[in-house]
This record gives sequence, structure tokens and C-alpha cells, in this order.
Amino acid sequence: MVNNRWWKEAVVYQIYPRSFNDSNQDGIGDIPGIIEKLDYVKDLGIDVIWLCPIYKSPNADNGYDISDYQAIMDDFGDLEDVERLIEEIHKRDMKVIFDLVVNHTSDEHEWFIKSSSSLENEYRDYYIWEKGKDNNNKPPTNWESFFGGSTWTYDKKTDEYYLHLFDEKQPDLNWENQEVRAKIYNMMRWWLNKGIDGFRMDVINMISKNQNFPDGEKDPDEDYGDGKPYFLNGPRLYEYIKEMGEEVLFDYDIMTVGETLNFGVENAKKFSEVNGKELLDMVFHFELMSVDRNDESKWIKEEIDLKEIKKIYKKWNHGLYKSGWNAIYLGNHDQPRIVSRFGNDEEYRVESAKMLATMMMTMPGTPYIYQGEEIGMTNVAFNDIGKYRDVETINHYRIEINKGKAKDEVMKEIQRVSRDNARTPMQWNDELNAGFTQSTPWINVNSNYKEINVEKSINDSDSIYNYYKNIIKIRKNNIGLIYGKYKPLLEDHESVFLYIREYKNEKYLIILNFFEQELSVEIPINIKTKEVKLLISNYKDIILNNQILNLRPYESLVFKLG
Ligand code: ISL
Ligand code: CA
Repeated sequence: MVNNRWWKEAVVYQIYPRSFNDSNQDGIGDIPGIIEKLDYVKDLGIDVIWLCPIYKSPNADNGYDISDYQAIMDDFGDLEDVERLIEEIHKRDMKVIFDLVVNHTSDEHEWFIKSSSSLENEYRDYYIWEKGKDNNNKPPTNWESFFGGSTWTYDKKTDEYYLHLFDEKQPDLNWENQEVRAKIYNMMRWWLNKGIDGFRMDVINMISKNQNFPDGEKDPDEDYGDGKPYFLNGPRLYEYIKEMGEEVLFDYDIMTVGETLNFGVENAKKFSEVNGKELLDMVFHFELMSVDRNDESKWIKEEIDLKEIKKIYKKWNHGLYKSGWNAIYLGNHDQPRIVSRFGNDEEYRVESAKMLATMMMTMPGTPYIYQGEEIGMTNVAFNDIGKYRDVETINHYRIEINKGKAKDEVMKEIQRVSRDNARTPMQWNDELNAGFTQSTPWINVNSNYKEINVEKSINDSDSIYNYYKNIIKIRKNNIGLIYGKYKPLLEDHESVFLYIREYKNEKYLIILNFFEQELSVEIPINIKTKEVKLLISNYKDIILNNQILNLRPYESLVFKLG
């Protein structure tokens, strides 16, 4: 069933509360701090806010380790603050989706405290406990955690191992247990009845595991095997998500977006609706997140091949056309800053940030802007590991140094890829700590905040911020950029990305020079006729001789053809 929906026409802004705005000067962003900035978010042209976890948490993984789903992290405020936030967002005619992290909890959640207390405890089966191998001296499987090391931790008290696909302080919930599922659905309803407008579902395609817990494939020289075939897209995943729909989702006019590793277009289609009822409206896939890195390791860099990017967009845009919906993103709180990763964060920071924004805002699907992307915030290169906060980064450093890798080599990997690149405080102005806090921030502010900040951007008509604002307006005023068919041209061109969007009698041509290299390209469509209108570009002029267009570094143009 294909129809126009509010979440298909929305632009989403992702807020990582810890780093957004500190209102009580403790160095940590908080809920009242977000409320102070809602007019800023609204003015950008945002319709929906995705709020990263705000629930009670010991912050082993900055809130993705929840100890109470229905209480608020002390650092961020209290339930009243959250209810006020929801109200203030709705007052500004925006919506808010919360982060649903139900593959695992914190090990400080009362369920785990009880579960780990004894074999007989009624909560034992809320988590995944197994006997080890070799007389319990080895973990039940050879799987590697996303944060390094084994996915199993031995618990002496009950002489069994528990599973954690992430940090050992993030034990995986046992979704086989119907009681666990029921409690999660109740919690979801509790939040929806407070007025939230949907969920972003953290690693949602990991919740069903192969119950035989087999070892993963392992290279002889590797310490761990690959468990992904046994915990991604597991045997009961569809059953669980469909049940979640029946128990919760179908009763509300909400938006859902699943975070799904190795899910694929067919699953995205299959999980989007069941019997015409909306299930996972859209998903974040990771295929664009590996175009600049080795598939085996996020820490190993590879050159970007634009043709690979074109293939990924074509597969998903065609695959979900009129049978599903795309989530469009290039960055988030887990990924490096997009202008550093896909663009150029030095000489062509402004042009390349605008080119990336043009690509996202002219693709079919719902675009997601991660806080700071709209002002072209860049990666941060802290010179010592002591300045990093992310558990994944710190674990990587320890593991690699223990393996004997040179310190400066590990630091280079971390500076390029660490999730902390996206977690330095939002840069509001050129005052102390970029206006984020009057106190010592929980993580250092990027030293470039005097040049890169909101205040400076708002007042500069040529800024990345004003470009985002304009192109968001253009997207909203040209519905063909939302619902139009995607038709790629010049597919073999190594550095120019050129595509058409077509919808009823509207037609748009998007031209992107994806790299720094200047070049000339023959445009396969006559753009000199009087019907053609240039809607937006990131240079002041256009260099066109007949059909030959001279493209400068990262030059991007959007034409309306009629
Ligand atoms: O950045 C990654 C580690 O390599 C990603 O694999 C990321 O950890 C993965 O996509 C899952 O991310 C989500 O779940 C994690 C949490 O740390 C991330 O912040 C969250 O986005 C565990 O809850
Ligand atoms: Ca604070």
C-alpha cells in the first residue's frame, strides 16, 4: 500500500543529548538545554527530532546501557523535564521519536541484578546464560563483540557465561522469553501514551539468536569468529517484530526506523508492512558506512569509489520504490563527521558539506541530519587516548596496543574513525567551550569552534547552515524530490553523480561533482531551455558552454526541468 505519510515528507534532526547543550553548568548536555534550543531546530526546517537515549544509565556506552527504561538519566534531568520537552516540541509543530534499545540492558538493570543472583531466580531467563566449553574454561561460542573481545563474560557466582554483543556492561536480553517481550511492549506503550511519535530501534535485527549458539567462521590467525550469521536476522526476528506491531505499533500513528546491520532490501521491504499495517517504516542500512573502509574492520581505510556509492543508492532507491521507504543518512553519533569522511574538511569544507547536503536532500526517502552537520562540524584529532570517552575507542586502543601495534598508528586509526568524532560538544558560538557549557565539558570541544559555530553560520548568508535551510525548503516545496522516481544517468562516471527525479509532471536534474578535481562533463539533457530553472547550487555562477558544464571542486546543482 503506497500512500503519502507525514514521516515520508519529514526531515529528521538527531540530537545526542550529552553533547547538545548544558543548561545547569555541570559540563554535560541535558533536557532543559535541548528545550532552550528548540527554536533553533525549528528554524532550520526540522519536522521530527530523534532523541538518543535519555533513560537511567551508568553510561558505560553513553545511555545505550539502560538500567531503567522508565526513569531519566540523572545527568539529563527528570521525567518532568522530558514531559515538558515533548510538549514544547509539539507546541512548535514538530514531532519526537525516542531511541528504543531493547536488544540489551545495562548490567545494573534490576532484571540483570536478579537474573545473575542465582540459577533459580525467576529473572534468570531474562538474559542469555550458557555453560562454557572445555569444562567451562572457554566461552560458549567464539563470537567477537562489536567492542572487541569475546561476546561472553564468565559469572563465577553461578558458574555460567552471559552473552553481550556489545560491552560486558550490556547483557543481551533473551527475547525467547515471552515475559521479557511483554514488559518491553508495556514500556513502549507507556512512552507512546506520553505523546512521543515513534521509535528509532537500536540494533533491532539482533534480537533473535540461533539457539544452538554455534561457533562463527574464524581465520586461523584471528582470536575470534564471526557470530553475525547467528545473531543477525535470526530465526524468530519477523515473528517478534510482527508481535510488536500487533501488541503496540498498530495502535498509534507513529514513525519507526530500525537500525539494521546486514539487513538488505528484501528484508526492508518485508518488514515495512504486514497486511497493510505499518511495521518498520524504514531502516538505517550500513552499506554507505563501509565504502571507505575494509569490510572486515572499520579501522582500516579504503579509498572511496563513487561508482560503489551510485550502485548502493540505485539498489535501495529502486528496491524500495513504491514498496517500502528509505532512511537517508551519512552520519550519526556512531560515525565520523561527514564533511571529514566523505568531503573535504580543509580548503573545501563549505563546498563539500553543501554537496553532501544536496545529495541527501534530493534522494528518495526521509533525510536525517545529525547535530552539527548543518554547520559543517568536523572530526576532532585528540592527540592522546586520555581525551577519548567512547568505550569502543578505548577498548580498541587497549586491544591493539596489547597486540603490539605502534601507539601513533592506533591513534591515527582512532582520529579518523572514532565515534567521539561526532560526540564533541555542539558548537553554538565563539565563547568559552563554544557556548556548550560554562563548566568543564565531559569531552573536549573541537578547537575549531571559533570558526565553526551556529552564531557565525546563521549570520552568514553563504554558510552551510543557510544552505541546509534553503535546500530543506526546496525539498518541501518540490514534492517530486520526496516521492519522485530515481533515474541515474552517467552511471559509469568516476566522479560526477548525476540523476533525475520524476514525479507526475515534475522533473529535476541533480548534478554533483563528488570530489575536489575540476572537470568538464557533457550534460545529457538540454538545460539551456527557458523551462529549466536552477533551484540551488553551491557556487555563485555556472560555467556552461552549450551542453558542456565545467564543474569546480564539489560543485553541486539542482535544476527543475519542467
Ligand atoms: O559504530 C559501530 C561499532 O562498530 C556500529 O557497529 C554500532 O555499534 C552498531 O551499529 C550499533 O549501534 C547502536 O548500538 C550500540 C551503541 O553503542 C550505538 O551507539 C548504537 O547506535 C549498542 O547499543
Ligand atoms: Ca547539564
